[in-house]
Amino acid sequence: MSSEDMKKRILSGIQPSGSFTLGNYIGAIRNWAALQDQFDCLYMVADLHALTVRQVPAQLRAHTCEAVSMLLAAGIDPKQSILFVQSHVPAHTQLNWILCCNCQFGELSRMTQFKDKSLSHPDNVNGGLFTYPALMAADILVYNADLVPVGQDQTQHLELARTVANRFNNLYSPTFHLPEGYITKEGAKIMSLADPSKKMSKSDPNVNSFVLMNDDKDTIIRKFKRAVTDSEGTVRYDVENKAGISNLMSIYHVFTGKDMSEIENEFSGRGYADFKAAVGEVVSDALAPIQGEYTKYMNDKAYLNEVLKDGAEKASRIADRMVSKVYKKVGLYQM
Ligand code: ATP
Ligand code: LTN
Repeated sequence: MSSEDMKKRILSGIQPSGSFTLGNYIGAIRNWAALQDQFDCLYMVADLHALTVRQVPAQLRAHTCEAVSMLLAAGIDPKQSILFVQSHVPAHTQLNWILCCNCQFGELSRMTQFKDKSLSHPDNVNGGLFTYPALMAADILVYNADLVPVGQDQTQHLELARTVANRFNNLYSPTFHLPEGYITKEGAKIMSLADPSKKMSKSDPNVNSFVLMNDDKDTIIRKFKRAVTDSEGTVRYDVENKAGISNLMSIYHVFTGKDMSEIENEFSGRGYADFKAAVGEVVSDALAPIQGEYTKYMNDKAYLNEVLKDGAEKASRIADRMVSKVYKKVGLYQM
């Protein structure tokens, strides 16, 4: 067997529920690009998952193109990895149904994302929001992915995917690999700039709570300047008592490689204003080249469509086989 055949498989996804934030970049996308050499990767824009909250159709379409462009700009290479849109591969929804029938009401009710989103969208607590983790499990299991690089907020969903896979394997016969999370320690959870007790989220109504991948330099500097911190005035890493400053330190660490004590020394005796300005500088410098690439892809729809068509075909080839296998195992009549 060649080393190509032995590569572990990776699958991950991101919802086109808005423009990507710095949290999405640090917690997820940045790592996706870095994993391409070592693994056999599939990356997907989870447009079906985005429908679990109300979307404006034209905006969802636009956000999907933006998402694909941003993934390419952040270094996902469609020659190396399979890049596709979830709704272009029907096998995900086919397996979703089978997994829904193997997920318990109690299990789905315990998902914190479901509880949080039910509270933030009380007028639309729909069936899709409830069964969201079954579709996510289908996304992963339909490719028999070994590893799933995500931010910390997705660990509960991953655990459910493992539970369902295991249940199916025991009920029928060994079918699915049990997927493992791939969660980097650094930046697994970037917090909101407006409320450091909450994660930075692209669907937060407060635009000052997040930095967008597309924000220009002035906006980035301004958002960091306004970031909520504390009144102590010392740059010190202490997540419990200084969540805001610690969050900014994590961001600074990601882009400079400096560890927490180096950062503390660098800013000792200096005020928060200096530190916040420095964070704004390193972030805008790091995002500038990605933004340039992004604009290039956004202006080339023909190329985007070509990438997506190829991605959907390659993904379907793998996923369709799994669906046939599963349909047979559960007793659906085949002609
Ligand atoms: P939404 O606000 O619509 O729920 P989101 O910003 O939370 O979206 P998702 O599409 O749910 O983003 O997540 C995409 C990826 O980004 C996931 O792997 C998730 O774990 C990661 N991620 C999201 N927010 C953060 C964050 N603040 N810090 C680190 N990783 C994050
Ligand atoms: N729910 C994920 C997005 C997502 C995903 C996936 C991530 C949908 N399907 C499969 C990993 C694997 C989120 O990040 N909110």
